[in-house]
Amino acid sequence: MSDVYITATGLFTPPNSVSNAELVAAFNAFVEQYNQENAAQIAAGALEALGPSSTEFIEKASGIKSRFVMSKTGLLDPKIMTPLIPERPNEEISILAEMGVAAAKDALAQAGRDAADIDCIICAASNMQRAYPAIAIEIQNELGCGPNSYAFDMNVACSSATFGIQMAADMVKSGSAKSVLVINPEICSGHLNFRDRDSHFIFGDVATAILVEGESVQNNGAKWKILGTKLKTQFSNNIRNNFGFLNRTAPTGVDARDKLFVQEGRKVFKEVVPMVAAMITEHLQELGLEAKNLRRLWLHQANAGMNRMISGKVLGHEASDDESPTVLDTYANTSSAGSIIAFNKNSADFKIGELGLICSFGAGYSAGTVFVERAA
Ligand code: CO8
Repeated sequence: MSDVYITATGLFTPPNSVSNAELVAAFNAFVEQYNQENAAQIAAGALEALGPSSTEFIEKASGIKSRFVMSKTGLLDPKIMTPLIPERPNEEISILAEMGVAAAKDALAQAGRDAADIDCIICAASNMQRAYPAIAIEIQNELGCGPNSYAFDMNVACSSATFGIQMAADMVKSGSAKSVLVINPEICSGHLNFRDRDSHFIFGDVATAILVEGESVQNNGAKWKILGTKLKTQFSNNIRNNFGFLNRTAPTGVDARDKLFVQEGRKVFKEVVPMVAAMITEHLQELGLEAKNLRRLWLHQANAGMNRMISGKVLGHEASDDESPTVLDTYANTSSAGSIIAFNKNSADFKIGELGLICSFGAGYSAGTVFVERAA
């Protein structure tokens, strides 16, 4: 079987950064207003007063200090508390495709490749902006891929990128494609409830792209051989979003809490850490590799404590920042893109022959592991 490589990654970072302090100020202004407006009911015991958020809690519980968003003003207005992203006419590129194109162009430039060389585009992300036509097909059109290329969307929530890498690697191995771009545009702020104290700080927006190619494709830059990919899913309601096309058929539930992201964070933490650590160790064994030979883990970026525990279980010691880099402090949780941002920003120093792991986990539950070796 021929070898498959990651030959480049690309990154698009939105223009607006939002600090914990800005987010907490907006949240607490909303809480004050809510408690004032409902003072009588709260005093009568019919409603519970809302509690304030705190920057100290957010940073300690998650490692997040700020996040990037596509639109900042609405979500910081206590009367709005949602990003404001106007609809565009059909003749204009949609915002999700626009972010994906920017990340794709960055990856193509890194590899010195032209869009005409790409056989397949996979848009792998947590949320698609519309039902159809596929965002991937819009990206394919906008990039100017060749007439024989094809494109499709797929969604495995936070694990979309690693699942996309396995799809791409399998296509290349089977010979149905030579060059596949996996693109992860994530507007997580669009499905985050900024009025929910438990989760208002968790997510940020970004787009990443991964170029997966066969050994026959000439490449002058760095490349990482994919040593193996492994995927796992196990059903759980602990991370859920019931938004969907049938909502309008049950009108009473349209704006209900569960039509945005909801989670049982503690349960997710407790259940996913052992699941992912065991999966990584199992996959290492299957590939005949040893944890001590891993130079770096580019883990899913959901929570700094989770990553400390997973890397500790796998490596047998607390991972240094060099062994398990974080981007949570600046990007927050960007769903499928998190491990790819970590890889994009922390892989240039790898020497030929050094080994690393790209790993994602999240809603589903779902998890994916991709072991790579710097090959050029
Ligand atoms: N400010 C101050 N206090 C707070 C706040 C706040 N903002 N929020 C909660 N508290 C309080 C609670 O009320 C609680 O108080 P008490 O002890 O008095 O009851 C106390 O702080 C502790 O609360 P928690 O137990 O909830 O706090 P944790 O330490 O568990 O931290 C986290 C909460 C950060 C959510 C943590 O549990 C976590 O990160 N868990 C892992 C979650 C995770 O990985 N989820 C997967 C991410 S989603 C995903 O993978 C993709 C989904 C699809 C994409 C969706 C994109 C939108």
